[in-house]
Amino acid sequence: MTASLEKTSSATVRGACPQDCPDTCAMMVTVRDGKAVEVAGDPDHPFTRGGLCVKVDNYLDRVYSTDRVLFPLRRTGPKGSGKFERITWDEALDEIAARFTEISAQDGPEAIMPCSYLGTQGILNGLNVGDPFFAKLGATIAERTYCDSGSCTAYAMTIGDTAGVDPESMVHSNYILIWACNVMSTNLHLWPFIAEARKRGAKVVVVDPVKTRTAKAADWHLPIKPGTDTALALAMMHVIIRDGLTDDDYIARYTVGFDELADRVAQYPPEWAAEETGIPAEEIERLAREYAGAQPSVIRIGVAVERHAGGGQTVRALSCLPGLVGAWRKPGGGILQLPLWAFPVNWGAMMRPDMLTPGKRVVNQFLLGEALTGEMELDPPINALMVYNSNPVVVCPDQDKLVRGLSRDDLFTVVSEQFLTDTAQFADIVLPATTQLEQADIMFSWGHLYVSYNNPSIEPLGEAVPNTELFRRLAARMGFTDPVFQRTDDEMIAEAFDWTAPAMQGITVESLKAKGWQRLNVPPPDAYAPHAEGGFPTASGKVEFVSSAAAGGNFVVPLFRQGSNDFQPGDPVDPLPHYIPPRESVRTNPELAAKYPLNLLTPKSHAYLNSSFGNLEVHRKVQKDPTVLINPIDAEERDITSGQRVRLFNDRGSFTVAAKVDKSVLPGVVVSSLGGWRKDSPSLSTLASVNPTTFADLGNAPTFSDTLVQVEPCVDA
Ligand SMILES: Nc1nc2c(c(=O)[nH]1)N[C@H]1C(S)=C(S)[C@@H](COP(=O)(O)OP(=O)(O)OC[C@H]3O[C@@H](n4cnc5c(=O)[nH]c(N)nc54)[C@H](O)[C@@H]3O)O[C@H]1N2
Ligand SMILES: Nc1nc2c(c(=O)[nH]1)N[C@H]1C(S)=C(S)[C@@H](COP(=O)(O)OP(=O)(O)OC[C@H]3O[C@@H](n4cnc5c(=O)[nH]c(N)nc54)[C@H](O)[C@@H]3O)O[C@H]1N2
Ligand code: SF4
Ligand SMILES: [Mo]
Repeated sequence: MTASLEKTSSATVRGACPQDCPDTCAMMVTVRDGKAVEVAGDPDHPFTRGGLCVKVDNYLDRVYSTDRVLFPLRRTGPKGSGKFERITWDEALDEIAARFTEISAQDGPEAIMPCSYLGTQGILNGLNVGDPFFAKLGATIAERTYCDSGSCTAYAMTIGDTAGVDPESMVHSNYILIWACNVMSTNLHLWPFIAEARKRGAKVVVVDPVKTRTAKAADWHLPIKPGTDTALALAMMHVIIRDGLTDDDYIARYTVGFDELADRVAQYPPEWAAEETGIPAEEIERLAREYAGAQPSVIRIGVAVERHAGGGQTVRALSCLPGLVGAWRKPGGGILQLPLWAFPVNWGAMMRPDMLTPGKRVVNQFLLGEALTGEMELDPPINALMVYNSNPVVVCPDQDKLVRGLSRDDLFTVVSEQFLTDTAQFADIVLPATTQLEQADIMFSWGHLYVSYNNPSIEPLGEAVPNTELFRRLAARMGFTDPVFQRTDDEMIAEAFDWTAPAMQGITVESLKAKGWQRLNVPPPDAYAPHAEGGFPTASGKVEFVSSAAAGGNFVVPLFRQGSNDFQPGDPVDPLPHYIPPRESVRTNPELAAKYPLNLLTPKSHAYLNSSFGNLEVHRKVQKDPTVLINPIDAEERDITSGQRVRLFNDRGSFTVAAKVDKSVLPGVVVSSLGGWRKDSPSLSTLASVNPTTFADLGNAPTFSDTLVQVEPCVDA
């Protein structure tokens, strides 16, 4: 118990938002007589400044929801029926241990597969919490490349695993290029810094097929055809080099491969890019000139930038741009991807890759449907699945197949959850998980440079346990005695960071517990220009226009793969940035487009966090029923009017939603946002039923934006 928990009569406890969101807001939880009565932001936090967001302002609705899973449950009805009975933890653990042991003995341990993601992103309870357990078990390795794996690979190939630009120093930026990022919804607390820069004279430009809230607030919106971003970035480089807008001194000192890059981008003139992207050549010329001329300029890339066939190359090209124009010279100049790289997290101690059996089978989670239905040839087949921190039925592509797989009577499924999600409905055993108020954790951020500590503010409700405790209990019941499974939360926190790293100087567990958050020991935002004189964490120490890491082929950043550092089989990667067009588009696949002419985008919902909160009344009121945005031209062709129920479909599946005829999307593009639950959908399916399982070019990234569909009015409408 922490000191703060003991003061239960009335106290304010310092915490941190657990959601998979770049902002990692500092939270203040007011507790009265053991009950949390208010959750608010910490006004002193320099990045989040006292605000939470529409999702987490109402966090108490989540914590105290009557729908919470508070006790272990065993299925009593058919799979998916949602019928369960309460059992004890002992019964649940006995059954899981018995089934895992039996399946492992009969089929080999690879017949067991974990499936997890980022329900919470705490270092203790988040991405890697189950890794040592499943490594010890010898289970199939689940490759988790939902988010930014392609982007990270490409970024690291070009400029190394640098934090990039400090978002707080963006007040000094003169030109802010927001690329495939809906800041107003997905990175809300960055906006005031952008607004401040703008007040000081910066221009804000958004590249997005959709006129989003963010695009509406910008000075200039460039509506680009989905998946063609690399063409725009390459053409910008073409203009910059052709017109001598480069910073030649910076290039000479701190980059490698300029001549080769110049030759390469000579092949990509603006007229060509205009055809690909739908953005007129004059506008591409203007964008390139403005971006190069207004130093320091910054590019803020969203995760969405990677979600098409050539997503890796998009990030390669975008990561080259700042080096060409010397943007890195001053605070506020460069590229902002994930400042997560600044945090010296001791991933090895969390993931324990040393415990893996060499040569262990790897299955990517996007392919879970294929793996469970047997469509993917697996020997042994997957006969047990354990899901935690994730809701694959909603977030994983190829939903119909996944649901078929989860419905298998001979599959033993365990789900650790806060709620009976669409996935938990298919479980044999459901285990109750705590919320952030009920657990301790320590947090990095992928949107700012502050370490945060989450003090627990209330006792766990019912019999819910943190994920750390869940895996301690499971390991004990399996008879695993390794010290890694005996670690207390405090011992794990002590191992969570390399506390001796320069970035952690002045930061201790004690100071964090007391303050809630502390800035990494890095220069203040006004002086933060880490690459003013090169010093990139690449093999050459420079920006690598010609990437030396490309020789390794299509690899997955270890973070996304339980620590295994194996290279993926794959074609060698061209060491220079190049254009890979989308797989599913009218231009590249006319045959498919004849049947399915509209490009579906599935961005984030404003009021949900992925599928989290999609079941809560207060959030659903804000988000409203799922819709699809469709341009008036496409709507008219199909006799579709706003409010009408429509069906979106392709060869993979279909789902129905209400149409919203709206000029904010380009003709040929339709938009339906992620997060609504399958069980609430009239078609008993969501957008995940039409998304492909194909990978992007780097890091096995998803290709959610590379999806063609047809839309038609529903017959019963
Ligand atoms: N409210 C809210 N905030 C969130 C989340 C949430 O679910 N809800 N999720 C969190 C998570 S896990 C993540 S990864 C981040 C993601 O944050 P973002 O990257 O901002 O995520 P998206 O909303 O998916 O996409 C942003 C924009 O990219 C555009 N886009 C899609 N495809 C393309 C393309 O091919 N080219 C271009 N140029 N633009 C494209 C979409 O139209 C959309 O407006 O948000 C985090 N924050
Ligand atoms: N079509 C489409 N698909 C997408 C995306 C997209 O933009 N479009 N985005 C992708 C991206 S970027 C991401 S990051 C993924 C997100 O995929 P997920 O990380 O699976 O996201 P959620 O749907 O929020 O599911 C998290 C689940 O974890 C549970 N949870 C929360 N805290 C805890 C805890 O402490 N313990 C346990 N045991 N459970 C907990 C929550 O209740 C929730 O049900 O989705 C990906 N899928
Ligand atoms: S979801 Fe994001 S913006 Fe909302 S409170 Fe959490 S960290 Fe802050
Ligand atoms: Mo994500």
